[in-house]
Amino acid sequence: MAKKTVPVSVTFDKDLFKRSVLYNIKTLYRKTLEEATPQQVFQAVAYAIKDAVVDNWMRTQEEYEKQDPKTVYYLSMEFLMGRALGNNIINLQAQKEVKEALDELGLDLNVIEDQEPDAALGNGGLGRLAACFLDSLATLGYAAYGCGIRYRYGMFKQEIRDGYQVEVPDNWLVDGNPFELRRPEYAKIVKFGGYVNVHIDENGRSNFVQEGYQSVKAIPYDLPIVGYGNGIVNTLRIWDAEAVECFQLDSFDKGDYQKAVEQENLARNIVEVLYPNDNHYAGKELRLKQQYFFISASVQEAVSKYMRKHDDIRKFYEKVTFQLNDTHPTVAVAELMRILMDEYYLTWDEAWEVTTKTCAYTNHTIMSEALEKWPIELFSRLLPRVYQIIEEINRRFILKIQEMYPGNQEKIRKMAIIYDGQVKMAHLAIAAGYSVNGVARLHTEILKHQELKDFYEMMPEKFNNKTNGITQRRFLLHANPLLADWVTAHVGNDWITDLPKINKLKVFADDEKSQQEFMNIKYQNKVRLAKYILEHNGIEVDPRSIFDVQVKRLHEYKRQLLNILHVMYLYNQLKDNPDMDFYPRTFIFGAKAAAGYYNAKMTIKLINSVADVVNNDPAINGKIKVVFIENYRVSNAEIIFAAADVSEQISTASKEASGTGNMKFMLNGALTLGTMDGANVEIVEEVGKENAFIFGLSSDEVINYENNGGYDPTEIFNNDPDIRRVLMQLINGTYAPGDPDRFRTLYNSLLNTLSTAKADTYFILKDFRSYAEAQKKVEAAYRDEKGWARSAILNVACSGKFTSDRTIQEYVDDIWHLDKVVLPKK
Ligand code: CR6
Repeated sequence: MAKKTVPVSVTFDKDLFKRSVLYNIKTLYRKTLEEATPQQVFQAVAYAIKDAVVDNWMRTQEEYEKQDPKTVYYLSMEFLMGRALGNNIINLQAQKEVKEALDELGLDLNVIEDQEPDAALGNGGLGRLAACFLDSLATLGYAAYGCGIRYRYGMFKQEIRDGYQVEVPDNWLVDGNPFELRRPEYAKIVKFGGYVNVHIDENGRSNFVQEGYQSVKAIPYDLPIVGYGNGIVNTLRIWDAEAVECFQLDSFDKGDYQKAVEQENLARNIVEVLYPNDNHYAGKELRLKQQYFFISASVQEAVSKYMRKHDDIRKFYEKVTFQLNDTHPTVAVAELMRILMDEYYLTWDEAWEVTTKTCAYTNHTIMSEALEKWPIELFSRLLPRVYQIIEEINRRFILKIQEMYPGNQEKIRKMAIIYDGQVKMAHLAIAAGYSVNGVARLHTEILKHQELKDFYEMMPEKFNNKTNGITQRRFLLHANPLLADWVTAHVGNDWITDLPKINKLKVFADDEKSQQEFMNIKYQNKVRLAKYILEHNGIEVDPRSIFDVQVKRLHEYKRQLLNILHVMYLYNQLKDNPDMDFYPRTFIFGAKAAAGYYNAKMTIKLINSVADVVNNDPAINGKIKVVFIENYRVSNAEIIFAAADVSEQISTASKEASGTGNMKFMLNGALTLGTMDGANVEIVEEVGKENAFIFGLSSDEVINYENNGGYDPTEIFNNDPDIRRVLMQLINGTYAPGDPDRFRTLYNSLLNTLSTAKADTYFILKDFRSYAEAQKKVEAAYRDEKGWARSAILNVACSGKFTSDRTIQEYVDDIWHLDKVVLPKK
């Protein structure tokens, strides 16, 4: 039974905390508790928690100074942190004390937590993965920095108006961020533009100097990353931009004046907003500026921090490693080369050795539209010195290719870093990185044998897999307190820091009492979600119905369209056959679409239009409900995962590199309905095929079709009347009264009869029947309540592999080789 772990360093002083809250309200707002607004109460509580955190933060950093462990810099354009308060309280192991203290003050922790805006500095899985990794690094006791950008506006807020997505700016810093610390003493200067001049110094050495540039000051803001119950607090360092010098209004030099204005504007624009594209490269100049801005600042800081303690920059890699989260931070390679050569006077070979022993690259997608390829003109104009260095890296890399494959032009065409007027960031990352990893086994295999085949053949030793993971602290302990307590009551609380221990639950899968308890908890979580849906959407849903959930970014390859077409198909069946035996189902969607992604936005409109018709048709007696949850984000995701019965993971096989939502559902006892794609493959391997619903083409089949020019969906259209009917309803006004052409582009994407355009590139019609069959099996399975409970419990029990603690430990063992830090007892 429940075993208690002893908090290592945290003794949480309840009375001090209470006094601190009241004091904060007084000094921050000149108010009493009774007079304070909910937001002010949140701020006061957050500052009180920060107080407790800061002590550990200082102690950790002191210890790092003493022990000098090797440090990973996780370089990422995105950190999708969500809310900090609840998570910090949990990781301080102070939940009980904080709740009691607040209770005594007449305050409700849940209400207070709801006041905090999400730190939405990311788009989707890639950004959230970075956040989970930071949690695991601190919890496992590894020295780490997250390095990113302090966007003034994070991911936009989504409003649904008349069924359409409307993007509203997310002014997440309006009330201030209580957890952040501004560190102007670590500011760095970042230079853009100008030209490179060569100066010969007195020793006859050529020095490359950038001249005529504009510069920006990068100011770091530090956020604490609290490890669970170990007293460790790491740092997420996000950079803000400021103009270098204040405006010289008295400047007589027109050129100076002009430059001052430009620098001011550059600084203002650079960190203004997160690009809302997931898995898509837009090629915007400002985006490259953002990339170089935070990378230059982070690399400069890493080097100067190292040099404060060491004297030989040639051994930099012994103490520092850079992990590139996708290709977005790849300029780090050239920036490090620049600093080593231009500022520390290393030779090319010395600098190259350090760089290639420091940088490692993670690939997160095979989608070709996501590959970053910058036009040479833009790149060299913005980053002249960095571009020179990349040219030289490219020249030498091509020599290596020629050495291995003499006379093979084809190899050079396919592998060069600079080719066809473009700088290819993935090629640079692979050539300069000491490790290249994919994010799930299947994805890594596809990289090795398809997408990056040539690179794998040339440098097989660099390639490795690191299947993604998620933190159980946020996605079970915080998100689902009922289930968390239940798990702990059954198998103890080791799972909090050692998730594989959760497999002791297996023996309860067949226990009827446990099954009932489990289903009861799921029911209560469904009630909680139903309440949220009623409050936020005005739609009433029945918590006894099957909650069938697809929440993730809206993308054609993720096939929300397949899901909603299937709902249309079911609705047709029910209309034809009102008495048919049908288990009530609530289809829940949540998804943001990139602002310029037309088909994605129209899919949102379609989902809402189907919802309007279906939810309001008395003829089907409420058997189907469709809900589109507005503004899907980390904070409401926590409520959604806890309440799900069915986890929709229905991407076209081969397209979803890993997925991480799939793991969060599993941990919360939802059954996967999915394709053999990404990490679904490994999920099914852990829990068994019989406890999931697998359908559709395999990745090999998909790739095979693709290599042979696709497939012909018209055949399916012609031969399957049910599918044809659903498709016709896209263009006959069934869901767009008065505007039958509204969904024409969606229809065309599935069935373009023009022979020139490819149709159904995501195999929706091809997989439709198999999906519908799987959905039937879901219904049958759900009717067997005990059987369902058994499978659901087994999903929880078998989720151990998918903790980000495991993923991080693998990165440490195979790539980073960090030293574990233990804080001495206080
Ligand atoms: N969009 C993948 O598509 C993966 C995450 C994290 C993604 C997704 O399958 O789980 O990364 N890729 O590895 C990119 O963002 C490029 C994602 O979140």
